[in-house]
Amino acid sequence: MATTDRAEAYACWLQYKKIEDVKWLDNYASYCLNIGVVGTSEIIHSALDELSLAFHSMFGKKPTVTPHVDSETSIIIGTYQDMIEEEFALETDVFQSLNDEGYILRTVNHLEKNCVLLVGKTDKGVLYATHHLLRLIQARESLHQLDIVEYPKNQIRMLNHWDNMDGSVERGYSGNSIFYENNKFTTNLERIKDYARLLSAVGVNSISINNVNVWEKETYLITRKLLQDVTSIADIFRAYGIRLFLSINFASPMELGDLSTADPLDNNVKSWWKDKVKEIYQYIPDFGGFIVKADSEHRPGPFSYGRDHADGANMLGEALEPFGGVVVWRCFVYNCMQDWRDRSTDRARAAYDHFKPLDGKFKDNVILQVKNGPMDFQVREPVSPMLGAMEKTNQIIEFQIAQEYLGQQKDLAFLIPMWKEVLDFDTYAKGEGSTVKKIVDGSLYEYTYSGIAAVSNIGDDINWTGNTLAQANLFGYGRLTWNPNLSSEEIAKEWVQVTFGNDPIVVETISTMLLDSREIYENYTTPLGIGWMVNPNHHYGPNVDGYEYSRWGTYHFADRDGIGVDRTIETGTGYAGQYFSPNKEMYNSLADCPDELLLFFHHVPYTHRLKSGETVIQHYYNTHFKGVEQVEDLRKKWSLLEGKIDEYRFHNVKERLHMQLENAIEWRDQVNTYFYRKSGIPDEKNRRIF
Ligand code: GCV
Repeated sequence: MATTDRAEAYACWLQYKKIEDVKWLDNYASYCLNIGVVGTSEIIHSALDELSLAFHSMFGKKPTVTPHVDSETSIIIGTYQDMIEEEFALETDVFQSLNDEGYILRTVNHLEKNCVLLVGKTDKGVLYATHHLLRLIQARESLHQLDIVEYPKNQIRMLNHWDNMDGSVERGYSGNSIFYENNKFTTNLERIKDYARLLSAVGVNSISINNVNVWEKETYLITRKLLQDVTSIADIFRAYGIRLFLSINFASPMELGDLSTADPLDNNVKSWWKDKVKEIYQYIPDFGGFIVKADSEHRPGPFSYGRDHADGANMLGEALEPFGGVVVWRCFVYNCMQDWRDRSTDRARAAYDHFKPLDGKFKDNVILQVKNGPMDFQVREPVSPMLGAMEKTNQIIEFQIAQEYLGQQKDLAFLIPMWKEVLDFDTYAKGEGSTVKKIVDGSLYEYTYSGIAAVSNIGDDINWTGNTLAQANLFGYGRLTWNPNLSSEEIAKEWVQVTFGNDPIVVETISTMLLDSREIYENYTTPLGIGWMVNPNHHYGPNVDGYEYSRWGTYHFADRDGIGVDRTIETGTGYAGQYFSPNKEMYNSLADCPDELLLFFHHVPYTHRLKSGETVIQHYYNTHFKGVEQVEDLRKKWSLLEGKIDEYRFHNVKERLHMQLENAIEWRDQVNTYFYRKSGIPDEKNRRIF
């Protein structure tokens, strides 16, 4: 296998393949060989480096870069402030309306020559404009009449790493950490720089580099001994417009200091954190702040001291405030030891029950981070009722790019359509039109801080994501977070073009595979909103009664007669009541609840008829048989690409699709057998159930 193939797998969406087609060479070469740069900064340097690298690779010639604009210049880059003196007729009002990361990309006639202008409101905008231009070229768009004004719709666009210092990655499916090895920081800083390039290309501007489960070794990341290493990483990301955050252990004053308590209202604890934060900012002056998982899955938190989460978060907020830092406080707080036979409690209710009463009590530099659904990144969950419920508290939503419950990057699952459903969901929090995207972009409640975070899916595998097609989720996350109005189709197509080139068959085949994949995964696993049924702990493969943490209970409450969780107000856990009307009534009503979430909200007999006319049990049989057929079809589609893409990536995906088929068959057989035995109702079509 050629080594260039591995280079392609590594390059992801920064392929910059040599352009052979003369028509396109003519179109681009007239623009791309003379760059004039107005002003300078570390980030502008990164933009210039990227342009030089890309142009050299695509046109076989290094561009000339001059620190001014002259009659030779064909690409002009700089910030609005630095360009204002030049004669480019830049409209002040356009720039005034842009946020700091916005830019324009425009073809102008300057000194009787067509030039492309890349003007950022700040240097970050210049970097994003650069990547926009490179995407256009890689997708073979003409540069002759560009007139683009762009800015990110979300303020915080963050990635959370669940990396541990021993090199492992919690829920990581792509090898080991790129940051740590054997309890030390990596020496491979080049790879981190490449990661920063990839992230800045899709607009990510914040990153946390250690697991939210902060174990012993990682607790030390905020100590003098390790802060120098953290600083080196922060320096790399800074040059690409990305701010660094750390996850912290709430009990640090006890673990690192000599205090006997971590009580957030204790004055010694407060002073300890203030001193600690001051020390961190001496190393990293633009440090973003802390991510905190507290009182969840055995992590320490304010509950141990009889305090609430506002007390905990505000104490840290106070320490970070003088330096412009923020606290990202996770709302994934629930009692994991809960006995599921006790129907008076419901994990789905937990975040709302804990946090809703605290609305208005958090400091302005505290942001609550809320998982997209009330449970835990299942293939289909309703939108968390927390979104929209906290009028006076900054919020960001948390997605998971790592496919913990969606096939772990062995199975194909393109997540953009799922995230779009969430962002487009109308919460009715302030009447019709109160969509999640308006909540997380901060406009519905005018939050000081808002945005989107997601658990990263990368590791040190050569292609970063294990399954090469899982690169599309990281790319798509960035693009969607930049602009939630992009369609899944646009994002899929764009990713295929920049990753695999522009052959229409390749573009069409891979796009279709991606766009169908989430529904396929749902079909052979857990349709109708029930979720789970996975092997406990590692979460791959079927285990219908599999249940984490205790031997009691199942997630699905299936018995001889029926299945599903009664979360209605009258007879169930009352969870449906956490939504605003009319969502509350819709979910609460058996007749109105959408089929795809039926079993999340209702316990029904197997013979209950769905809106489609099928019974629940027959739907289960049908989708499980269909899911396997659909995976077989994915394999056929992929096989048509042999010879059309490089061998390494072709075989990588081929192998994964094979694993997916085995997984799908196992799911089909276990689920169908289980429910056939439980219900005693045979498949209407008499297919063989193992
Ligand atoms: C980092 C789920 C995952 C855990 C993860 C947790 C969280 O429970 O299985 O691995 O821990 O979510 O989001 O904190």
